[in-house]
Formats: sequence, structure tokens, C-alpha cells
Amino acid sequence: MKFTVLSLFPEILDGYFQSSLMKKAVERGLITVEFVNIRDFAQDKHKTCDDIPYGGGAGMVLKPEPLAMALDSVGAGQKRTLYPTPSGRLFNQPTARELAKEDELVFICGRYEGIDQRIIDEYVDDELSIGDYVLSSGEIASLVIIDAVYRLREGVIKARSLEEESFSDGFLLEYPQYTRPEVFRERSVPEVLLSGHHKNIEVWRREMSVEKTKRLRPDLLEKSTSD
Ligand code: 6GU
Repeated sequence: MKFTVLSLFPEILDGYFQSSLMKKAVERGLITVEFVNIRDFAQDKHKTCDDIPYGGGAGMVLKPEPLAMALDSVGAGQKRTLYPTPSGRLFNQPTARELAKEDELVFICGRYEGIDQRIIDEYVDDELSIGDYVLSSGEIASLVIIDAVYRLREGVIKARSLEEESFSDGFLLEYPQYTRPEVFRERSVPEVLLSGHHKNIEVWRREMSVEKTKRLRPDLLEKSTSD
């Protein structure tokens, strides 16, 4: 799977792709990445990529021409192109699963007050928000989406780990995990986990998941019973 990321600050993205699990996926040929610096397509000697909004208001807007040239240079017109923005549809695990089926995704990282609407109209297939808060740049949001998607690709991590995790199983949060030692600062591992009784462990984990979901994410429980 290929991720192409258009950005004014590609150095923000670089460190992440050098990180262990992602680096392994790249080295094994499961994932390829290409960064495109939008500024390379600026058309004046100052390399201007933003301008004031028509109609007035605070902040700056990414100009359409450098972005369009950057998008054309990667053939974005023929590829699924995503624009992460706080004003997008909420990104979630079902969307991650759907995106993981694609062979290639193009990301536009916005800054300032956003990008010219005509770029969205001409190139963008999905506007996606990663949550109800505002980040200063699209780079971090793009990395969040890429991380959620690439780990679902075959061979990146064990299929069993994917099955067990939160959101895969009817929208319950994951049960608590423990590892050695058996007693840490006078806190003991729950006895059932030491029992070797697989059925009891399974029942306990389910109960803990339901209790935790009720406490922290009651909205998810409503969803799993109504779907
Ligand atoms: Cl996708 N981008 C930015 N800049 N802020 C966000 C976001 C995206 N999703 C939530 N907040």
C-alpha cells in the first residue's frame, strides 16, 4: 500500500516513518511512502503558498495553484485523495478498515484556516476529522489516519492481535492487561488470570470490558445494542 503525503512541513512526518513498526513495514515492502513538499510548486520567488481569505476574516488559506500542481504531480485525480480537517466526517475504525482496502491513498495536509474550496471540489474524495478538537496542522491528523490504516494491512501485525482489540468486538473497550510480577507495590494480579481456567478468564475479561465501557464510553454500549 502506498501513502503519498502533500505537506508544507514534510520533516514533521519523517520521524514517524523512521519508527520501529512502520519502518519494518516499509523495509518488508508492505508499505511505501512518498512526501511531496507543496512549497516546491510555489510560483513566485518568495515561494508563497498561502493568502488572505476572500470575504475577510482571520488566518490564511492555502493557495490553489501550488496545491493543484503538487496534486497533479502525483496523479491525485486518479487516486483516493483525503483531506484531514476538523470540519470533516468523523474518522473511526470502520473507516480505517475501508481505507485499508485501497492500494494507494493521497493526503493533503492543510495549515492555517484551511485550503481553497476549489481544491476540495476538484480533488478531494473524503474530508476526515480525527475528533472534536482543533489541531494546528493536518500533518498530525494524517499520521493518525495512516497509523490506524497501515496496521490493518495483511502481514503488518498478527491477525489475532487485531481480532482482540477494542472496537473490533461490537464496540467494547479492551479489558485490563497484566504481566509479571504477580505482585507489584502490593497490588496483585486478579486471581482468575493465574487460574489457567480459559473459560473463566474469558468471562472475566468480557465483564471487565462491559464495566469499563459503561464507565468511560456509555455511548459505545448504546451503539452495540442498537446495531
Ligand atoms: Cl483532521 N486536522 C486538524 N488540523 N485538526 C483536527 C483534525 C484534523 N481533526 C480534529 N482536529
